[in-house]
Amino acid sequence: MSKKRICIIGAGPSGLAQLRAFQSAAAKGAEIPDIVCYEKQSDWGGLWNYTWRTGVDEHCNPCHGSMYRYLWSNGPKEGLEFADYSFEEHFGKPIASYPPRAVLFDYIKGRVEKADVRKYIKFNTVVRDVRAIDGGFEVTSRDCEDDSETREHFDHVIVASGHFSFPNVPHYPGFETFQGRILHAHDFREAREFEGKDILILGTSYSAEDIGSQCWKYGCKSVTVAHRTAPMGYDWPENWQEVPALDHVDGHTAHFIDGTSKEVDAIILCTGYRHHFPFLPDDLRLKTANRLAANDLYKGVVYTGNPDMFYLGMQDQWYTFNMFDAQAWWVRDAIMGLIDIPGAAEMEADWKRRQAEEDALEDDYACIKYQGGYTAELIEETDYPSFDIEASNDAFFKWKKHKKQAIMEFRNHGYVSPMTGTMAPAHHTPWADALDDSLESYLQTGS
Ligand code: FAD
Ligand code: NA7
Repeated sequence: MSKKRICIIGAGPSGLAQLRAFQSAAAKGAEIPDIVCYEKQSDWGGLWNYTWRTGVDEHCNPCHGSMYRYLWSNGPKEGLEFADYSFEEHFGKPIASYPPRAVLFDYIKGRVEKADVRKYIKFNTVVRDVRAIDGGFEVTSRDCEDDSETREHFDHVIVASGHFSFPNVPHYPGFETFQGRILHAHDFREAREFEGKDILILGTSYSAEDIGSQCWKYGCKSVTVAHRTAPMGYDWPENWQEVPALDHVDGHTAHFIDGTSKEVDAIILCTGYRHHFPFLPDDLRLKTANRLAANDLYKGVVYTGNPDMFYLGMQDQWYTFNMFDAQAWWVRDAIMGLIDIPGAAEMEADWKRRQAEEDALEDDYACIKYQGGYTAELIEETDYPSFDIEASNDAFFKWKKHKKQAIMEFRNHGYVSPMTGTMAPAHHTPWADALDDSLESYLQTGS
């Protein structure tokens, strides 16, 4: 029998987890399928591969990057650590708990460089179309460097293209004639652009909190955050206010639904992202909200509309890298016939049950436990190294409490690694004073 052929779409943390999962089986002597991973960017790491570009990339594809300069991990690294490659192994020493982007990018790369999986990736190659055909899939990709299209047949497709790249952009009356800049978080890059400016932020989730904090740290004049549902409710600095929803804009003035108003220079839409897969037809395309239990995914990964197709990392995320690993190891074993995939009715019952359980969760703490439990469930069914999920949950719980205590200081805390048991050292400089976010600066010891 000829070897199976596997297509992975995307070489971000999820796609790389899939490559590492297959490589680890090969290293134990298993015969693994032929693998091709298509990556539209010129390097790996997904969102962690920073780009200054916005709009379209150098090949005229929609720009994938949503990360900005000065981004530090928004959750503790103890919640995302790889079980097969600890921070200590990578950096040769324990490091502090909220690494900047460049440090996490380095960590992600370290594991896959060690595993030698770069050879499977076709860079600068965008997947344009996938069709279910002849008991498998026909995948059309474009090599953006020589501008040529190729069609190849695969037995399985694994979509790891991320879901924080296509912005959700609402319209409010008056936007057309607003006399400042309106941008979505996806296009935010450099907080210093807003130095001395009054900014209005719409949204109350991670992007709103973090982009507002960046702008505050790098010297904006004021931050006003308008909420559609509820304010974030932290103890904000004095030039930061939370106001009710935006009603309309007139010239430079933002009017809110309680009748108050504020003169602003820029409006930053931190209004989330869409699950958008322009390369997939109706019968293969995942349609879901950003939630912990996505629609139509058995075990959170098997597409119920065609169980030869898998999706990684499509959930809203507390857990990230090690959850993607748990998914990737599970998908590997399903493809290699070590795990059985049930019939349609059982698969549908599975994701509906998960959603009902999610809907019953009372607060963020319960959500963290729920996603930790999901990660543990998948790990138990594979040979991914099991780890102390309770310690990860605990780091998340402490993180939430530290945010509540002092929102501009939570990144000064450290937590215990669930992989090595080591307590993270304090960073040499408080986050609010650390303007240099380079890897070299972060890894320095002493003040
Ligand atoms: P991505 O990282 O988005 O990677 C997807 C890859 O697929 C990309 O390389 C892309 O180029 C490629 N691709 C897409 N379409 C195609 C195509 N058609 N053909 C070929 N290739 C394609 N998580 C944390 O744990 N901690 C944080 O601090 C954190 N901060 C974040 C900050 C921001 C602003 C955002 C947006 C997200 C953040 N995240 C954070 C969450 C983030 O989603 C994950 O860390 C992680 O990057 C998800 O990995 P992924 O591989 O699923 O997706
Ligand atoms: P999220 O977490 O999906 O949050 C989106 C926010 O946008 C949320 O507060 C929504 O308010 C708000 N929203 C959505 N539509 C609107 C409109 N029309 N008007 C006002 N407010 C709106 O996205 P984030 O970008 O913060 O985070 C995504 C990832 O990026 C995350 O994993 C981080 O790690 C970084 P609601 O609460 O629904 O009223």
